[in-house]
Amino acid sequence: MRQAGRYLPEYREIRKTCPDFLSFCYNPEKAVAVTMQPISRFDMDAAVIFSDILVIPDAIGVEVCFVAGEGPKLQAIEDAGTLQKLSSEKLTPVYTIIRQVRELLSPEKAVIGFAGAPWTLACYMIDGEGGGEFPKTRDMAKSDPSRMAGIVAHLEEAITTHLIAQAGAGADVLQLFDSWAGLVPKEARDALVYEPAKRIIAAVKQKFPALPIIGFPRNLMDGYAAYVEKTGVDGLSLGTEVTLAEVAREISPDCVLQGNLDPILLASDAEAALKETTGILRAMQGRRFIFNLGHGILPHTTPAHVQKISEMIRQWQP
Ligand code: 1CP
Repeated sequence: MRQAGRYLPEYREIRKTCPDFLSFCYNPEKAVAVTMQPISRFDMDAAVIFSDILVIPDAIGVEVCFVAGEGPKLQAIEDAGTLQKLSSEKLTPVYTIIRQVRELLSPEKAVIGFAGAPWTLACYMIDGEGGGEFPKTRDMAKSDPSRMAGIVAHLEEAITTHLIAQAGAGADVLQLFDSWAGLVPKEARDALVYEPAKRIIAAVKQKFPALPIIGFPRNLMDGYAAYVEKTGVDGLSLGTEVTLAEVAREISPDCVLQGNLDPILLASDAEAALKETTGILRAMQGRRFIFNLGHGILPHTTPAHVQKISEMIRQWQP
């Protein structure tokens, strides 16, 4: 999830030396260092590459900047006409970072690469900022589906290229973040969520058949089962909007579930978070499962809480 490092003092130390967030993402030395921090500190099983979903807009010619305290600001686009083909040159540092992290990590640990899904990237590019409402994007989805389809198709190609390059650089697992999937009008889910994800996954698997791909269609609610069936994901990452147990009932046991401790609980109440974690582990007993937070870790989280939860999970016995 985004902003993983911000609760670690060693992350903030490096972050201070790079005022511009995107140049931080494109700096292999610094990005490799912060990618490795949670592994060194907690011995996590996987390293999520330090990057952002908004490197794709940046690499197709859309201006992106991160304003401190306000989040991302993008040059708002109106159609696919102004978009460029993905500049792999611009994203070369991302692949360098993956290569270096893969070399540093021991073989039993996984490198997780990622990209935003077309709809979620379109939200930022059409509205020009984050925040979670994305009125212009939702309006276009309803009032001008063919214009929206053009943008989504362009993004689909760029995302596919970026994911294949990450796999080529050594990523062991890929995650597709559709953080704003819940905002897609229901009748447009096939066109804007399921179909693009299906084609992206098929294209990656054509080159890397054994590479697992995790989807994160946040807030899709009654759409999780359809997402898994229609897209062919190997794993489904869930946010805090649902309980794992209820989703597990509708999803094939072949699909790995991932999630979903509430980051608010983790930051505020270590005891309650431990209890909740036990509940999650019990509910997922007998299933293939990856423990994770339901969303990005909050900057004010105490690292000791993370330590406690990690130890408890390692020692847990049904
Ligand atoms: O100030 C800082 O240090 C920048 C904070 C930050 C960080 C550390 C941003 C800005 N992005 C990231 C890194 C990031 N983003 C990772 C790498 C691992 C990690 O450090 O966590 C990942 C996987 C992401 C993914 C990401 N970025 C998503 C999808 C996951 C999710 O949270 O739903 C999204 C939606 C973004 C956009 C983004 N990047 C950053 C912010 C503040 C935002 C959200 C803005 C908004 O919508 O309001």
